[in-house]
Amino acid sequence: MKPILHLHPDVKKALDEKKPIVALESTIISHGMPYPDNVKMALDVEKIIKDQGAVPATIAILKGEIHVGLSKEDIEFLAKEPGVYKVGKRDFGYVISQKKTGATTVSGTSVIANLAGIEVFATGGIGGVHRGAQETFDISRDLEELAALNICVVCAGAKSILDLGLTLEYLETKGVEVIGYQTDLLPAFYSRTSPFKVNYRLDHPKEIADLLHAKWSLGLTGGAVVANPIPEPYSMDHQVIDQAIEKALAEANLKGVKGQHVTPFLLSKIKEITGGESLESNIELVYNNARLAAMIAIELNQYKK
Ligand code: PSU
Ligand code: MN
Repeated sequence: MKPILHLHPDVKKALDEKKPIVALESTIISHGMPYPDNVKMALDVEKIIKDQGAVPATIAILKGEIHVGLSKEDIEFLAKEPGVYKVGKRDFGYVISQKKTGATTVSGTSVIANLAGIEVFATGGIGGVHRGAQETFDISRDLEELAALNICVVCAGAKSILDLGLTLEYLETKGVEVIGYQTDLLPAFYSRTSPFKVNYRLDHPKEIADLLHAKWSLGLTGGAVVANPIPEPYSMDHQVIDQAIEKALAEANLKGVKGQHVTPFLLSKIKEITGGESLESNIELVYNNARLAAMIAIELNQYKK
């Protein structure tokens, strides 16, 4: 049985005409940023991708139906509505069969992008191995889907709510390369660097497309992470952000926050503690990633011709 995907007319046209497409997630809209900044972010990101010459495809489940490419009204709804589910692989069956509305995470978005035949995906940060995972077993489903599916995720590294070292080890085990775009060091979301090295540094979008083509044309399945440092003017002071993260983690522990609620809880706490600053940085790094993802999608598309 083939799954029913509701393709936005622009996405359908792009697929038919073999144009470059960039997938976008919706958890970042519903659970990652406050209203109305999230609406502006989601619409601006789509515009940035179009301006580069690619087609954006924001992915979500609306009343039990999988949508690839959303209207303005859909985005507004996902941004405002309080009861939107956070959807990874574990949640599809329930949300679809019960006709609920769900925002897809990096893992959920990757699953749908893969079904639609989209290979490049832009977001802010990926999920990973949480600090203290030795005790909690909290390892994001994002890493499993990256391991399984042919998807290139462009992100600004990962927030240090995660254990970056363990996340890199886990990705290595799963055969997922972490590519630094114009950097040797793994960016840590709000800051351009971390103490960790990326696996490979590539300085041009075409080189990244070449790598993906080389990997996938071998028949190797699995994704790649492209880590794109936040633009300098928006990068945040290490100390400020580290302290905010420590405080947020302590509060999550105290309150016994668990499972899929951990990441949204930490994100909103950090936002609260740092005031507006972290939100502006967060939005700017998503724009930066969208731009790079579009360039990679365009280069990768050359191989289809
Ligand atoms: N990290 C961020 N912002 C986000 C997320 C992660 O800096 O919005 C979201 C993404 O949708 C990611 C998800 O896929 O959180 C991971 O959630 P979890 O840790 O529960 O797997
Ligand atoms: Mn988790």
